[in-house]
Amino acid sequence: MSRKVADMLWEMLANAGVKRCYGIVGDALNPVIDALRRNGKIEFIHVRHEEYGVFAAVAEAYLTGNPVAVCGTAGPGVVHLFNGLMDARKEGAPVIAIAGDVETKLIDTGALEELNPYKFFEAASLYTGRLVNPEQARAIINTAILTAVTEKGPTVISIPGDIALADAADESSEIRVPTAPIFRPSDADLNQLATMIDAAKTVAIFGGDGCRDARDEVIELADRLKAPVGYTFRGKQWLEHDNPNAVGMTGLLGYGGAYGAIHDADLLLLLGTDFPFSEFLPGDSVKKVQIDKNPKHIGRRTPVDLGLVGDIKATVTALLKSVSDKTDGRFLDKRIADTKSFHELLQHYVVKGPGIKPVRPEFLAATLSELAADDAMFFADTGTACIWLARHVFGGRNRRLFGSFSWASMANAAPNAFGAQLAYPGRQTIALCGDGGFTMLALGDLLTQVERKTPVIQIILNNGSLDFVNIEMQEAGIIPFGVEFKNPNFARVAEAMGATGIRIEEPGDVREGLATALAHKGGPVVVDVVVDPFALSLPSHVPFHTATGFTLSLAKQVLSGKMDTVIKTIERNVGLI
Ligand SMILES: Cc1ncc(C[n+]2csc(CCOP(=O)(O)OP(=O)(O)O)c2C)c(N)n1
Repeated sequence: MSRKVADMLWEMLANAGVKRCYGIVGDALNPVIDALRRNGKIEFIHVRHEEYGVFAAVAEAYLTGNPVAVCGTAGPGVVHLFNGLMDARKEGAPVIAIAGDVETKLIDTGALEELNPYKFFEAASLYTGRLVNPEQARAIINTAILTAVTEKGPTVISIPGDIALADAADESSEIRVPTAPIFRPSDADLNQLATMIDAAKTVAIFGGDGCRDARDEVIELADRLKAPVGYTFRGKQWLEHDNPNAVGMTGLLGYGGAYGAIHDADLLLLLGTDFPFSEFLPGDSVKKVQIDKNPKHIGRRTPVDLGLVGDIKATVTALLKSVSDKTDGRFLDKRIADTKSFHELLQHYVVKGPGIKPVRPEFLAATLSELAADDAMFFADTGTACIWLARHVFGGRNRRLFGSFSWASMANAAPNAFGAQLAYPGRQTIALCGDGGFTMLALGDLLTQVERKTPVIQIILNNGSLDFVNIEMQEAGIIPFGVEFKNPNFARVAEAMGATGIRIEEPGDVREGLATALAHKGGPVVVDVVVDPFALSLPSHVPFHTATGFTLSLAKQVLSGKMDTVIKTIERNVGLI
């Protein structure tokens, strides 16, 4: 049989380092999948929902840095890819979507399952190529792969079934994926930065995911400048552990002395971060310098006094040669002391946890952090899981913390953990799931994990509500509405589906239940933990409008006959227990 376009597609993807393709077959995709089977180098991961497959691919691509493929068939299958591809775009994951397309003779005729890929993928995809002629194949596939890898985001190859089946041109399937260049600002710009640093009495650092490969350099800079180091959620895993200058996070999930550090410093260095919550960043009273690989990030969240474009590792390495050391450590000491006292405050429900029912999520997360392996990978659903992950799960040199931190979609954690487990078999992969998130997307594909015997540990925060939204509504001063629901016993559901189920209702069972789940091998575990839906989390810095919002919401709830809820909220969060 002659080589088809679909054969060339998989050959090129395999040559570019793609190891897996997640998705669902059918219709227009059938000849494409037939070629994948023939190729044999890329594993097909049949999922029950295309979106689940994309979230799995996002985690695999982000963690390994390698491109990962996903697929969905024409129309509805393709539509199911979309939310995950938006996540790939925001989280910076090289995911290549193979989108089935109607036969070329049907394009623009309003045919069944027809969808215009250019229009549809516009918001998510960095590059969309529609293969309507075999002669385009090499160029389109090459562009989709290189764009995904070098620009770190999703691309789409839309492929009609008839083109997949057409003979490929007699061309090579070789592809060269260049490694990222090292680049940094000019010496003149670095000198200006060094002058600003030398002129500042106090300096604070706020780092993001751009510090991924620059941890040691940033910590050395902080040490020499006596600078406290705050970080974003994405920066936490790189900058928190074994860092004597670490002062926690700011923003809604914030804790520690980060807010004070970045607001009270003379000079703030924003390193590799596009932190979106501008209201938690200081105004003009603090001089700000931003360094980022992506020039479009400079100054978009807050005005800066100097913006430099460069890789954080290369830039900080060069900067270290020209800055003078600072000797006065009082500013740093104060922020470290603030962080310590906030940490002690956070321990309240951890220490008292064994005696409080329903289980406090703080106690659950802290116990999980303590028991998990040094190289465990943690994934949090968007929802309160993020709060507990940020505040009570500690990173380590080999631990990883990931979630839909920039796109903030629900239901990401279980598929993220599934993709991570396939990429790093045997390493503990732990998904901290919301009950809303778990029932939204994870439940159906628990069957995929069961079938593949994938040892993913899913821990469900069973609070019978969309609790994060409940908190949001209270912060905004409105009565929580549309946030409650009834859950089954998830442990029993999991058992019925062939997974291992563990139900925890008693605080005294938390440690043993988690230890059993973490030690489990040979398949997925679902730990259903009935947690306190009234556990509130306030940021280390509560903006005035939030404080007034809460008061207003509580007052409105009293007036609408929800006095019991108000009492429980207050009782369970002001240390009365
Ligand atoms: C797909 C999607 N739908 C809705 C939202 C808005 N949202 C953010 S968090 C959240 C609640 C999550 O509830 P759950 O998964 O039960 O977790 P909890 O906050 O209760 O721990 C909602 C509805 C979202 N971010 N993504």
